[in-house]
Amino acid sequence: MDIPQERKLVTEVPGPKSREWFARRDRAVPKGVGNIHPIVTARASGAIVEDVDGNRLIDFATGIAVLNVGHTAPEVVAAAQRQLELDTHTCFHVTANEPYIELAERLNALTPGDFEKRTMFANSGAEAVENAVKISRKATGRSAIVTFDHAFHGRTLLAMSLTAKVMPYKQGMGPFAPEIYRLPFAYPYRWPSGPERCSEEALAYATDEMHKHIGEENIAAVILEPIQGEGGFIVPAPGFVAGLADFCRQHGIMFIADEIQSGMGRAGRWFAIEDEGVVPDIVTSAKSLAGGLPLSAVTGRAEVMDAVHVGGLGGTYGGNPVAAAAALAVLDKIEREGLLERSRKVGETVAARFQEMKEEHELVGDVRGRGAMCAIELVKDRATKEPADAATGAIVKRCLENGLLVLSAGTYNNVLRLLPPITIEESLLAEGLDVLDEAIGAASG
Ligand code: PLZ
Repeated sequence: MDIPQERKLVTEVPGPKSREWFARRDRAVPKGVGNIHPIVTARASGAIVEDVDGNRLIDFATGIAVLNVGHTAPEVVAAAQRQLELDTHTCFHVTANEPYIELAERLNALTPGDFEKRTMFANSGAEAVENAVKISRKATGRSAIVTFDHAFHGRTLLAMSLTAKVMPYKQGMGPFAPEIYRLPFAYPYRWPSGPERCSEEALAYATDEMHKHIGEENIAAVILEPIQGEGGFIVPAPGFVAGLADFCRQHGIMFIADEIQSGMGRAGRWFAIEDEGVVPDIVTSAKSLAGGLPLSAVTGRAEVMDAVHVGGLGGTYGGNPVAAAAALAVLDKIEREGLLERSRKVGETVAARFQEMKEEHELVGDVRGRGAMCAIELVKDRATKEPADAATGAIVKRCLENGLLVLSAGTYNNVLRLLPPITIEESLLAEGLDVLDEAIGAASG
């Protein structure tokens, strides 16, 4: 579907048709399933979402980091359609399919590490995380898992247990999975003794904790997001991730990079971990992997992945051929169109504008990011860094009213994160940033 790549408002947002649908939604769908933007999509293409009232919105949200190659990219749609007609599902455990095997080969080659690898597929990010943990435990014969403050790894029982934030993700939904240990993440902007000491101190604390209170020989895996997503696009202080990976290597602990949000070109590389100079034992991917179709992957060292007995991994839909065919088209598109480089270019444009916004608006406490994974952290006062959560919510709402979909993030709900398609046209990106700038100005009051 080809929609002109322009912002166009024909009603107020949300418009009357979206409001009507939302009245029905409220009677049919539980309120626990949240809606960030109270609009209903009719169609989408490239960097534009068109709602049921005919409004065209610039999309800086991409279904939470799923459309790095843009909405309904023609090559991806064609690949999925072709596969849909050939074979929709036989279940990989019953009879295998070509896209599954080919995609496994591609991810084995694309993920960091010059060694033999294996990839298995599941349907959601949470499921990939669950499988990465199962595999680590089986491969090491150990049970403890180390996770971090501000982490998000999903909503299923184990993944929710790994996730940091209690509200809304965990409140009242325990008991949680056992043998999970949480350590501080090297969050430079909020490190008590300042960003310069963040990496060294966070690392010293983490290794000491693992030694004293968990015991290295009990730890199956350390799982982390190389750039934290839901936690607020936190780029860890330099050296922290590499230091942890070293510790893991010394003690036979699996190092799992959760690249579900940061991967597939978002942070300017196939995988954000590449910029840390770290080769993980296991990588999880999902979201932008299949351009909107539900698919997730666990890729890891052959001997680790093969530690699980026959029949110990899988599921009915994992590696569905339609989703896998779409993913192959996504990978081709990223390669053919040089989208990793383009991601870094988008990042430069955004970073420059964010810097200007920081100079202009007191509300902007921190700007950060890598590649096209950029964010602004808003504070009431630059000295105390008190989170400006209400202002953040007001900005998201005003952007929507002005035709821009943007998402907040962060443990304190005070981060504006940008997830535009990497393929977005420069002029549309600039226009979206103008809308955001105006909204921050309005909230600064
Ligand atoms: N790991 C790093 O970002 C999903 C969550 C949206 P699923 N992030 C969006 C919400 O409110 O539930 C995510 C992630 C990282 C794992 C996941 C989980 O992926 O596909 O949502 O299960």
